[in-house]
Amino acid sequence: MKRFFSFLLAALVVGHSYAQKRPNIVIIISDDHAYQAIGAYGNPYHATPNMDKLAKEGVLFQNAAVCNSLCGPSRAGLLTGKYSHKNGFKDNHSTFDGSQDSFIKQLHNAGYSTAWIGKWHLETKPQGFDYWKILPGQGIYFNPSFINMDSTREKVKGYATDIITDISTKWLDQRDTSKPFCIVIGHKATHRTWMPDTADLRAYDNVTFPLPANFYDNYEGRYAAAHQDMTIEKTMRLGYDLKMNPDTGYGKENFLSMNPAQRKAYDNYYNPIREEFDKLHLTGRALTEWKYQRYMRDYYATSLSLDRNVGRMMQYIKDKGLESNTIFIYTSDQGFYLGEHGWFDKRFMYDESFKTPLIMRYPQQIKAGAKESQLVMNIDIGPTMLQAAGVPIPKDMQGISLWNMLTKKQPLQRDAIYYHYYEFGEHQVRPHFGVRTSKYKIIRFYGDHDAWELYDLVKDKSEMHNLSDDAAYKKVFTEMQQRLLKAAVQYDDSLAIDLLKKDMLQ
Ligand code: SGN
Ligand code: CA
Repeated sequence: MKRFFSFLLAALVVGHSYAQKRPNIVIIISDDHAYQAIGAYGNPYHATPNMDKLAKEGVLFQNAAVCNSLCGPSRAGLLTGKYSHKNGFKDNHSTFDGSQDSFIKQLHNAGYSTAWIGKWHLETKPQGFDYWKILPGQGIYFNPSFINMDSTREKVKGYATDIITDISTKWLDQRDTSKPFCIVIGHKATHRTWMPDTADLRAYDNVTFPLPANFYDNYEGRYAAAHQDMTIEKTMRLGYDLKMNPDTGYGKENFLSMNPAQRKAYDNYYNPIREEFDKLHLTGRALTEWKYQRYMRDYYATSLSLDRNVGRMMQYIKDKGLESNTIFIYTSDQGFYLGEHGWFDKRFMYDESFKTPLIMRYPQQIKAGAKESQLVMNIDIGPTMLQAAGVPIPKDMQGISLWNMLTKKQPLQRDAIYYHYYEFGEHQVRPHFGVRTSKYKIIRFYGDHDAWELYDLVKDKSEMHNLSDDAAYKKVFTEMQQRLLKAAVQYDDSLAIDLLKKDMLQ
């Protein structure tokens, strides 16, 4: 009897501490931060010491991809655990139906305190959050406005990346500590037009960045790649993007919102560069390469504050004694081109923009320093967090939980990643869908031009050789077409299914 009671007592204590011990969740989602810009992924420029530390203390996903490589669609995918055709947010002109289910709502219903701070970009008001404070649209870097929960707008002095962290820690300080929390911190950095904090402007002046091997890609055999509008050579603007002419109106609100001190710091930095540039009278490749160096300097300098602020959040969690029971995630809304194929921007299913950085730390259950090469997705984050929190995963979520893979080394039930991109507008990337396995990628472009692409990722990591018409790959092509159809059916993507069925009848 005595034994039974002590057992019961122990069970109650365990049960109680379990209830208390549901993990807290911090998700930092940056904007357009390329995985190849991060030290832990092999980048040599020391731009991300805090992200690298996070990777050392947690798991680095080497093959994490997004369902649709664009800000709004990616965030909608993260929230709902579903592809764009299911959550309704297909391109940046969509409006998010906030009444639908999300992993945040599930956590909230299960007793979590929830918040979203910073870039949101889903147009409608966030739902399922105890607190939110978001940038309108893209937001701006200097002295940005925020939308409050009562719909008022508030201009906050300072640099966006710092401010977003300040608001986040302030909410965490005031939260209901009897509950576990889930906070999503959405940064503006490193989105176009890559405006560094004033302290970081000179950070990369002494670095000359080598051109990616395919910088001068001729896009042979790849119609959509040849017909985009996102090259450093033609699309990137000297004034607007590279700050060579802010007074002509090119800088728009990003410059107009600066206070005199910020403006002075920018002028002091860019004026001499502008003067030198004017004297050089560059043309042709020399001009394109000069633009590339400026792009890289601005991009990496902008990422420094992002990394510092990831470090600030890590320190905050540590200082509050929350480190061991907090799942800490760093990711971006998609990858980005840093000159590969001659490009900036994203959207294409090629790896640089299809993949995204993903680092997850949970000292209690995830082995420090782990590297995970499994194919995982942004839409898996919600289901994974739900399982971690002991909340049932809604059946209609299409992402899958990574939790057993991470904590019990169980194999993940996925051999391919399905992708579907829709927006045919700015940057002129044709709509396409496809599937990627660890070895191959097949892509079906549609819209104003139908085309197939097939890549052998083992032999051609940079995806330069479209093998869809190569006789030696006929069998692979047919198998990958079938694999694609299977994925489209699995995810119930009727637009893709219809196109594929027509293709296969031909
Ligand atoms: C803006 C940018 C584009 C970028 C989209 C989408 N132009 O429109 O270069 O592709 O955002 O980015 S800008 O002149 O406004 O900078 S996303 O990350 O929000 O999807
Ligand atoms: Ca983005």
